[in-house]
Amino acid sequence: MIELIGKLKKREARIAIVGLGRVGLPTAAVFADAGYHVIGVDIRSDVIQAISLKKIRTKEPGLEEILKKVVNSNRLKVSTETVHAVKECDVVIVCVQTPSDSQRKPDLTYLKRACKEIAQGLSKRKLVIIESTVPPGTMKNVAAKILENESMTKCGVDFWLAYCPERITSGKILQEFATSSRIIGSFDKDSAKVAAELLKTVTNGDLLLTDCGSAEVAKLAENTFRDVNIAFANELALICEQAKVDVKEVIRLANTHSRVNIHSPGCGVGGPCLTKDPYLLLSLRRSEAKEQKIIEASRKMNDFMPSHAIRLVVKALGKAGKDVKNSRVAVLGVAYKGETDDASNSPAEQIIGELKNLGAKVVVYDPFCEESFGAERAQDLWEAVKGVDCLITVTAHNAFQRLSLQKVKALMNECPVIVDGRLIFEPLEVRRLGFTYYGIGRVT
Ligand code: SAJ
Repeated sequence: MIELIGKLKKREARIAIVGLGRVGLPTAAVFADAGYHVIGVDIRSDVIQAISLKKIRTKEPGLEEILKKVVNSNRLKVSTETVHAVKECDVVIVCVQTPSDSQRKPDLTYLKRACKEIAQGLSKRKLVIIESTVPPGTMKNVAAKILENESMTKCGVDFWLAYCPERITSGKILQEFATSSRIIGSFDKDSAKVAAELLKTVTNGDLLLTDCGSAEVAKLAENTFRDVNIAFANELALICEQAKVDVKEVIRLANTHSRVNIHSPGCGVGGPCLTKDPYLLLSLRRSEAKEQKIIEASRKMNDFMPSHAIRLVVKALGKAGKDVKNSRVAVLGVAYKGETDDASNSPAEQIIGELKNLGAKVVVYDPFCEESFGAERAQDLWEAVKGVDCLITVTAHNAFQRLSLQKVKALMNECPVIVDGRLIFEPLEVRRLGFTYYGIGRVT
């Protein structure tokens, strides 16, 4: 152990990152930039080729610059050969995806495959870190088991193993990597110690040592807390619409209480994490555990919000004397959240699909994201709103928050309608300009 800690301190340890997606690529770039020699591994040759050409698939502030630097200086090399990379390295960090299947059960195919290949290259005194989000019990029953059985070595004796879930969010990955506190779950003290030595070379945040099971559940609890909180905000928004009070004002007031922190309601919850992680947390639930309902109900609440947004579009157009059928609607924002280009599980998909099913002509505009989910795609905002009857904000990009509504009105058709899916406009101001305005949780 002392030898590996010494190598980490001098940045002489070699690190393999398995899985070069949303988390793995920035992780590889950050460790290479910290001075380590890193081998990034991915089973997809197109991913490897793109990185060799210093191209990134999703835009992330600062990442392309670091990538260029570490690829040019040979600190980051890439490969499709996991076994070879593991043999060459002292540390292996696993960042493969852990999706849910069509029944919302965890699909650990990628993790199992990665562990099997790592085991083939595993030898004494290596550190393996799993960063992927996993269902409770995975470290013990899947990762440790495969690594030990396939390599005929013992965790904590021959090699070290830790669970260090990632906490980074799109758009702020590099910043959060350097500052976030990190949970380190392990089965033994030595593994925790070596993992902590590694992480403290890339983050100033606190390092929180615990057992593997607690770390697994804590990671899932973080994202589930957020999902449940947003679901509460969304339910509150529906109540406010009935009560004819503004949910934004209600939340502003309630959040002045020092122990209240209600998140923001909106037209849907997307992304790779909040839409899936609550189901990973629920994966061990006994079918007879009827009292455990909050997490699942929250997921359903958030999944319902795109339909509610459509309901507002239909109502608002009706109020303006128009039928959604044959109306032209501009969808502003396709990404799952503001200031990113990631459209995974974005509520935009359902909103666009439902509008088209109702016979609307849909045009989308997103300054970051090229996805259009089958709708016509405008090149800029003014082209998007030109000749439309209604615009709906789906993503809270900064550009939409600074929008000149006077200019928008001049380009839209007569009796223009705004449906605010992200509560970014001031209702009184928008109505004063002559729009019919509906918004999630707002007074109509
Ligand atoms: N959203 C709302 N209301 C809010 C906040 C978000 O409707 O008040 C929506 C967003 O528009 C988006 C979705 O929720 O569609 C998810 O957004 P998010 O800001 O929760 O971010 P993610 O999914 O990119 O990142 C989360 C983060 N987890 C927590 O904040 C607890 C991040 O730190 C994790 O690393 C990431 O999941 C992950 O990879 O697990």
